Amino acid sequence: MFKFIHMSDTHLGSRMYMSDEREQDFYDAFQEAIDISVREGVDFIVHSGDLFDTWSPSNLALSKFRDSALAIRDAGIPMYLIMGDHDRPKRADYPAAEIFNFLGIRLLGREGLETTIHQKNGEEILIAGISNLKGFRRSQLLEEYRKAENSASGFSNSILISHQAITGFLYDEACEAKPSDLPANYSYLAFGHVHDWALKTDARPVFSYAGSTEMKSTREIRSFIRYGKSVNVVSIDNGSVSVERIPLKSVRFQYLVATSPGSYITDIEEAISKYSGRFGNKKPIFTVRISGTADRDKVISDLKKYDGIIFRPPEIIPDHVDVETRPGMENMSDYIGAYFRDHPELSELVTEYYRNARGDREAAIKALLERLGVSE
Ligand SMILES: [Mn+2]
Repeated sequence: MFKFIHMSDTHLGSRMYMSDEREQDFYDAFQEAIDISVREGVDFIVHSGDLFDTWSPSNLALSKFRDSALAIRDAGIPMYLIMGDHDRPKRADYPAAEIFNFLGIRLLGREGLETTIHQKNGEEILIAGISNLKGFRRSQLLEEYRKAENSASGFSNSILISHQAITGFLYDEACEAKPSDLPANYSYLAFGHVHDWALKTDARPVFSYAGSTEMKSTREIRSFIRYGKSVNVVSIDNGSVSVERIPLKSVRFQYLVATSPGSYITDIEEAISKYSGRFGNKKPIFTVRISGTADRDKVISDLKKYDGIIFRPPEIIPDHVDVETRPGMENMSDYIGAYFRDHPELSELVTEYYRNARGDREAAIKALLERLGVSE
């Protein structure tokens, strides 16, 4: 019998709204997931990618991860992980997670399928990993899934870790493979990339997106309200799988008030009375989205009276915009892609600077000069 934690998309170092508090939220949620792993006495941890928010994390993000890596090493718990689209290094750099391999952090599948066997009391479980394949690597994906299927034959216990969008779990344009493309002979498919939690136990193999541990986008709020954020505790015994979700209590509460110019105050107050029991120790973040014509300054001054709540700048959407056709996208690179849709090379360039610079003007200029071949 093997027992492990499946966590995903922890995005350490994510700094939303340029806020130290928001950066700390991601560290808190990850720390809680690590604490749960130690408390549950699991055999190992599976992380399905986007450990860090970028391929070049800050020293603070690296040191936070170091502390957790030391804690699980001391508890005798190795971590098997893959790279997500966020933490795959550009050019010829070295994956950040690999720096910690001496602490039992085992990064799998940099360039395609990679497998390892975890043993305990004479029993073994196959752990297969394929780091995120996108861009020019994406054509390789289905072939890697077929290789994974071959590797698992003969194992009664097996896990495949992958970080891709599967049809049915994200809007169609973003999907990279169908459920029928996935290897069928694994015990458990540990997926990352989609930030909303999902679990399918009605067919073999058991499939799960563990979901992000904190919210990277307001698009995650709907699922968060319904299911919360969590990690999976998975037990595999002779190929039979059981999954228990353990909720993360440190996640900062967020709510989206979709409202109209005449009723935003009422709707905010209704949400406060309905959800205040879930706020916890951290001030909740509310996003107010008003459909119709509203005076932004008046809305902002009205929001000031709720000092127990952090409001993001209000979104005011004029009537003539069809809300349903706005890009329902997960991250900034998707928006950049949509804006430069006729110029993929520009979109790639802008996305690269956006990712690399992370709000750091000097880093952006340096990268631009490098790109132009002008070095200092
Ligand atoms: Mn992610």
